[in-house]
Order: sequence, then C-alpha cells, then structure tokens
Amino acid sequence: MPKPIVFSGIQPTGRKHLGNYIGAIRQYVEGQDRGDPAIFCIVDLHAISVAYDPAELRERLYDTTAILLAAGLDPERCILFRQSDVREHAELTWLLSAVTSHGDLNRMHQFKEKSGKQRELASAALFFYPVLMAADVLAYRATEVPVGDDQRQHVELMREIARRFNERFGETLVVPEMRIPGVGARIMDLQEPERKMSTTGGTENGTILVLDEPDAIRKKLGSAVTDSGREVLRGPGKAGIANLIDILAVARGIDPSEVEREFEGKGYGDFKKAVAEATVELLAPVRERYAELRPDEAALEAALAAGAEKARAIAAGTLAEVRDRMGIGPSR
Ligand code: AQP
Repeated sequence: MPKPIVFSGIQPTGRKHLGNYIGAIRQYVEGQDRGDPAIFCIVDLHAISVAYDPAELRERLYDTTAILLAAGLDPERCILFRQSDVREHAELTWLLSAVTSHGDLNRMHQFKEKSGKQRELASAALFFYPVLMAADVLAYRATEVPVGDDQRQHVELMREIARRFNERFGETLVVPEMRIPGVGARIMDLQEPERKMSTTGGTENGTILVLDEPDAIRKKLGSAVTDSGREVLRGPGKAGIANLIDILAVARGIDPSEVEREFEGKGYGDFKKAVAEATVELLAPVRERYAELRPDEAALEAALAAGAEKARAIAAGTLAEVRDRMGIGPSR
C-alpha cells in the first residue's frame, strides 16, 4: 500500500486550544510518519478573512509555528510552511472558483456564523475561504486531510470541487479523504458543552489553551459544567461529562468506556481532578518546549522558509498541469 499524502492547515491565531490540539495537532504529529509527504500549512491568507491587525498576525504566526514544533512536528520528517510563501495557493483559488458553485459557498455553516459576527465588514474573503482551503489541499494532490469534525462540510466541498474539475477538464486532481479522530473530533466548551471549544466563539473559562499554566488548567476543569447526576457516563443530558470522558480518554490513550469503568461509583470531584491532572501532563511538555523555541524567530523563519521551498516544488507542478488543462497560458 502506498503511503498517504497528508495535508492540513491551521490558523495563525497563537491561542491554540485543547480542541485544536486533540482534533488536529495531535493527528499531525502522528501523521508525519504515516504520510509521504506529510504537509502542514499555517494559513495566514485564511486569517485575513476576518478583522485582524497586521503586526499581530506576524506575531501569532510565530506563536503557532512554535506550538506546532513544540508539539512534535519535525521539519525533517514533514513539510511545515507559511501559506502565503507559496503563491500557487492564491492562483489555484481563482482557477478553482471557475468550478465552484456559488450556491454551495452560500450553504457553508462557517460563513453563515462568522459573517454574522463581523461588525465592520463581512468580506468576500470569508465567502471564498472554502475555495482557498480546497486549493491548499488539491495543490498537493493530498489523499488524506486530518481535521476536527467542524471541518466536515469544507472537506466535502473540496471533494466536490476536485470531482467537478476532473469531469470538466479531465482527470487531474485527487479527491481527498477526510480523517477525523475516533475520540476527540469535537471537544466541547467546558462552560457551554453544547458548543464546540473555539478560538472566537467560546467562553474564556470554558476554553483550555495549549499554553495555559497548570493551575489555570486545574481551575477551568474544576469549574467545568456537569449535570445534577453522579454517574461518570456518556448519555442524554450528559454533554459536559461526556466531553470530560473524551478528554481523559485521549490524554491517557485509552477508550472512553475504560474511563467509565474506572470511575463507576465515584463522584464527579475525583473524576474532574483526574481529568485536570491528565490534561496538565498532556500539555505541560508542549508549553515548556514552546518557551524554549518561541524566542528564536530567526530559527522559526528558517524552518518555514525551508518548508516553503519544498511545498512550492510540489504545488508548482500541479498548477502547471491545471493551467494547461484549463487553457490558461501557452500550451505546454
Ligand atoms: N473543538 C474542537 N474539537 C476538535 N477539533 C477542533 N478544531 C477546532 N476546534 C475543535 C480543529 O482544529 C483545527 C485547526 O482549526 P483552525 O485552524 O480553523 O483554527 P481556529 O479557527 O483557530 O480554531 P477554531 O477554534 O475552530 O476557531 P473558530 O471556532 O473561531 O473558527 C481544525 O482541523 C479544526 O477542525
């Protein structure tokens, strides 16, 4: 069996949370040995689709790079780069827009949610976000896209775009498969467990950041919303407990049913303490390594530049073929 070509993108927000870590970053680290190549992109072009500060964007990009390296991405074993360094992404976005349905873009949940929240401008970039995401993945002919559950609709759309391109212009692009983790594909906000843990839409106390100090993690998990029952079980009306069960299962690398067995007959207090300690243990090494890596921006920049060179070599080949198939530029 050939190895998969793995591709995923992550926003340069810097404030990466436990949902990002469990749903995405952890999968990246595991994917870098399974993929050949495994390609991870920090998507600064996506970040400008909502209100932002230019100087801040650069800082947060370095924060995110350092978090990914601290979590275990190794530039020797994967391709890690900044999206805007590879101009092919922007060009391919425009070319793919010719086979993207306006109606499909209108149906995207993320666009509906985020455009409503923009106070000054709901930008066309926000509307085009899924086409840029399709270009990111299709430029590398990736076969596998590790993401959290919230990205399901975007991955479905990129599959549709690839299929439509191939039907219209001949077999060129690869229709990628989505890879979501079995447990932890949707980590929920600790204060409002019916909503996903989120960078922009969550509560402060309900969001554990990868860089939170141990005591902050303990405090947030200690005050996590549960229910009026006593059983550490998943089930109706137990969204808060189910979320904590998933977090503990992932942190310990066990099945959620084992967590339920271990805490049978024990109260929520002991259970929450165990979740807190396991989460501290999960994130502490990342935070410590981050503190070592983040100050050296020249080293971060060098890692990104080396990644971009490798990425460009692949994306340029796809672009040349796409342009040729579409009748853009002189015939090859
Ligand atoms: N709650 C979550 N549980 C599991 N996975 C999640 N992801 C996001 N939230 C959860 C996954 O994290 C990856 C990176 O997401 P991103 O680059 O889109 O980062 P973001 O926008 O900063 O993350 P948010 O929290 O999703 O931001 P909002 O809510 O503001 O849009 C993706 O693979 C995603 O699935």
